[in-house]
Amino acid sequence: MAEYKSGEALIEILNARGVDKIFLNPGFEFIDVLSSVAAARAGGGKSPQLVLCLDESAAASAAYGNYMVTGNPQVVMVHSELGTLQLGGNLQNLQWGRVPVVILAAYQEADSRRALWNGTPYDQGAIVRNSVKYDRRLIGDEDLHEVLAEAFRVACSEPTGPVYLCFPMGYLYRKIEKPETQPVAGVGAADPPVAGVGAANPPLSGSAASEGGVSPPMDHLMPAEDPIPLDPLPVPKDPAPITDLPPVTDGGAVGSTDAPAESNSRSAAAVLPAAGSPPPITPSLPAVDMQLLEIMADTLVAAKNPMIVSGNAGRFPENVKALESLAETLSASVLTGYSWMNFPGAHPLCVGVEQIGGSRKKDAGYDEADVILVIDYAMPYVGSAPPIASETTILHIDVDPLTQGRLLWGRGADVFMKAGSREAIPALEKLLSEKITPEKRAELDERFKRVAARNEETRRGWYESALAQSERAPISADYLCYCINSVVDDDTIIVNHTLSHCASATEQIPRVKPKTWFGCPSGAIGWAPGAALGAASAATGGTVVAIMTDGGFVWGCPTSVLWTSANYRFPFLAVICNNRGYGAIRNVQLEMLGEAEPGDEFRAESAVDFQPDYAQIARGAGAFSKTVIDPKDILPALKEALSAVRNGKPAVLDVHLGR
Ligand SMILES: Cc1ncc(C[n+]2csc(CCOP(=O)(O)OP(=O)(O)O)c2C)c(N)n1
Repeated sequence: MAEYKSGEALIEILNARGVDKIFLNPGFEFIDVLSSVAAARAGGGKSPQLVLCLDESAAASAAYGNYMVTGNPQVVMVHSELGTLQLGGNLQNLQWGRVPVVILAAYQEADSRRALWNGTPYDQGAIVRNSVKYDRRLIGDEDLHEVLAEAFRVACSEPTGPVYLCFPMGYLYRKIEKPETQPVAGVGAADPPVAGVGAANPPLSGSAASEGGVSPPMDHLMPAEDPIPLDPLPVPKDPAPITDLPPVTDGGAVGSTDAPAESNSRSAAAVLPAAGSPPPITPSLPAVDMQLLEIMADTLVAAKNPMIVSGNAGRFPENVKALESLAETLSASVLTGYSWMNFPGAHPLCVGVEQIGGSRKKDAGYDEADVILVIDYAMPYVGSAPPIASETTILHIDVDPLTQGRLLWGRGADVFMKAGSREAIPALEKLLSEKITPEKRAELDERFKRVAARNEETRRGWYESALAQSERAPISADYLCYCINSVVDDDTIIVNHTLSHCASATEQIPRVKPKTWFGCPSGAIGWAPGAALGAASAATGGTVVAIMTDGGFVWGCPTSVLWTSANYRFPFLAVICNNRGYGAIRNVQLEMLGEAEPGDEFRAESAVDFQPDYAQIARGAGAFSKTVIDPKDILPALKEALSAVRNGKPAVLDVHLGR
């Protein structure tokens, strides 16, 4: 049986899964993988690119950002328990963003030479268990192909999400069996004899170090091997459109090429997608329940003021057009979620973007909606919706059965249908079209005109108000965002994580194209810098502009993110909405105290007033940067910063706003 290095196997598997970046912060467990990747790339073979992130939290949000743009599954590598702990709140963002990511880390073993008893975690998976779809501790002799096939299958099955694998320190140093049916002719075929590690390693069981099979990591700093040219697997860029998949049954794994092997013998067909087939992004989807859909359609046709709310349907670009058709057929208002571009902001039926806690305004549309159609939606970590009337009907479509019965605006949905939105939206639209009589059409056309006129007037008000503040000092967030909108084009990718200034960003920067607006789906605020880095690494050609809070800039590990951005030339512009502190906290605190200004006794302790020199920090990490205080300087600074970004350099504008 032919063997090859685990690192080579890993490359082969990730190539087949469409993974083209590995966001990592290394430990000894990955050094052999690093050399395999280096060898593959030096030899002109296809291999994911390793992207070094100086903080694991940045690696997690960068993986998020890359997924937002590419839709591809992600891989994050972190060092054992310590690196896992350092993923921090960005792990929760991955969870609520439903990001299919495989996180790999070793664990220290009590009997290894390196680990002291107190360096051995009781249960390493417990660190992440609250935020992943599953975690597994490998014992050491498990087949890498099978383990990863399962991990990707779980991560990529709807509802998609993060998974975590931890393994013995020497696990990725082994030589392992090459799958029998070789889908990648030539991979490792001409393996030169490898001096040193792995050449004659028996498969591990239990601790690598204790059994002497593989040199433990410390001993593994060895001479470089000859590069092994890899034959790239032909991986189509885009996953298969859902319509190309065979019909699905609830819970079945149809559409996946990961069907269980017929016998115990492992074959490549069982663990790798066949060459030329797309990576199985969504192995199974529940079918649309036509009976439930009928009920929904009847309720919507009878509604006086239906409103569609979607949180993340836009992660599938085709859903944006489908939602437009649905809204137009129904003349329904649409409130689009904060974290994905689900519906064009300038569409006559768009009432706006959902707000996050801390925003100066409440979500629009709920006051008059009598039926709310909720598609792919979870309530925000802290939202800004007003209470809805008890007689309002809620219809909920989501692929995640666990959202059934969950509270939406304080109560459960009246009708819940588990379905993939890519199938449900067109099916609902078709049904509605069949049910709408000519008389009803005339009524709906009237509604369209009324809703469109009101939305247009509201939007005009937003822009006029921003312009009226163009000379205001300190700088107004409305005017800042108005200026940002004037320098970006339709392909620019906006990464937004504003809190106090959420209304300014969402009102002033309407997006028209799918996947050109991303926001943080959960509450961990240090998301935006890394997410922007990851989006920039996806290299679509669209400029990436991130708008963030000053708190978010600091939590986002700017030194780490900007260093990676500068060194890998994954440039983006970060605009800091700097209100000198934690505005959301400050405002609540003042409200509770009934004060206009915080007193000295809690100004510092509550972090309501801080102001490091962000421009200097950014410069130190390799970015172009500027502090902007005068409103007249906003546009020139934006243009200069964007020109730096287009020349491959990250840029940071620290814009001082009022508090
Ligand atoms: C990682 C993390 N730590 C703490 C919090 C709690 N928290 C919510 S809002 C907030 C203040 C945010 O300040 P900033 O990010 O500067 O935004 P602003 O409110 O000023 O717009 C804090 C500390 C959080 N959500 N995430």
